[in-house]
This record gives sequence, C-alpha cells and structure tokens, in this order.
Amino acid sequence: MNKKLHLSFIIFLTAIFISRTAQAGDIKGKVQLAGSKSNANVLVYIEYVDGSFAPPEKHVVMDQKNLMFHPKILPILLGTTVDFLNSDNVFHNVFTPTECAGSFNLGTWPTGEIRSHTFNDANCFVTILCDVHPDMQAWIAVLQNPFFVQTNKSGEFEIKNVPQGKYILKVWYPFYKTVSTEIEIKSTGSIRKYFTLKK
Ligand SMILES: [Cu+2]
Repeated sequence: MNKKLHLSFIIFLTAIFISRTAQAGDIKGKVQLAGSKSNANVLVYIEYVDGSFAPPEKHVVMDQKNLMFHPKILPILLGTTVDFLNSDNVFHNVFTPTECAGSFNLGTWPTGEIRSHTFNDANCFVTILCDVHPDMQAWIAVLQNPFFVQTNKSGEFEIKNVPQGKYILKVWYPFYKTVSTEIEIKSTGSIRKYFTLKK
C-alpha cells in the first residue's frame, strides 16, 4: 500500500468512526401488506429531516423491458435525475398526470434510447405511465431526505444513522393506505417498528 493510499484509508476509517459516534440511531422493523403474498419493495421513509441533502450526481435508471417498468417503485432524493431507458424492440413513451411533478410527457422513443427528467418537488408521488401500453405503470417517490429504504422479501427494513430527533415515519405502497407514525431517535441504539398496511 503506498503512502497516499494509506493516508486516504486512515481518513476513511476516521470518517466511519465519527459517523458511528455521532448522535444517531437506526430504525428497524417489518411491514406486512394485508392480503399480499409479497411484502417486498414497500417504501419506508422519514417525511422531513432538517438540512439540505445533495442529490446523487449519477443518474438513476428506470428501464422499460418486457413491456414493464423496472423498477416499479423508485424512491429518489429531491433533485435526482432519472434516465428513462427503452430496452424493448418497440417504441415506449413516458408521461405522468401527477401535478406535483408538472404533468410532463417526455415523448415516445425507440430501443436503446434514453430520455431524462429531474424531479425537483419533494413529497411528490409520481405515477409513471406509457401511452403506447396502457398496462404499464410505475411510481417515483420524490423525497426530501435520504432516510428512506424499501423492504426486503420478508418485509424487513432498516434505516441507518438517523440523526437524533423527533420525526414522522411513513410507510407507502401503491393502492394501500399510507401509515404515519411519530418516532423519536435517541442518541444511540435502534428502535423497532412493525406495520400492517391495508387497502
Ligand atoms: Cu410502452
């Protein structure tokens, strides 16, 4: 290991140490979708956290493949640019009637091409549609802060390193009633939350 690399490694470890010792806690739990076999991909997020959070420079991709959007549920941080890719051998379109996202229509484009859109309004749940294929549907959740996750196959989730404070935690899934609950993150440790979402 050369000296420069060694130094950056030490800085990296120090940064981890500082972030671990900052006053922050984790939220762990499990979500059940009533009447559904799968409990995966449910969105769990904190509605508002103080501060401004830089969106990722790297674009996030929503693909159109086998006449479906992938992923179907895409949570992003405010200001993120999404690249809509067409991986099918047919034309696809992307549009949304959702007003908080500006009801845009990106037009229709062939295989291999991308059109992009930057989402600049927080707490906006955007329905993504294709006017060529009425059965295609996806959702983009534009969130104010990066403290969001999606459940795994068992419905489990974990939001790490949430700064100490009181928040509203929300659980969202298409066609189900959103659940909201007040939480308090103490200086260290984790809290556990269990939810059942109903239609
Ligand atoms: Cu389509």
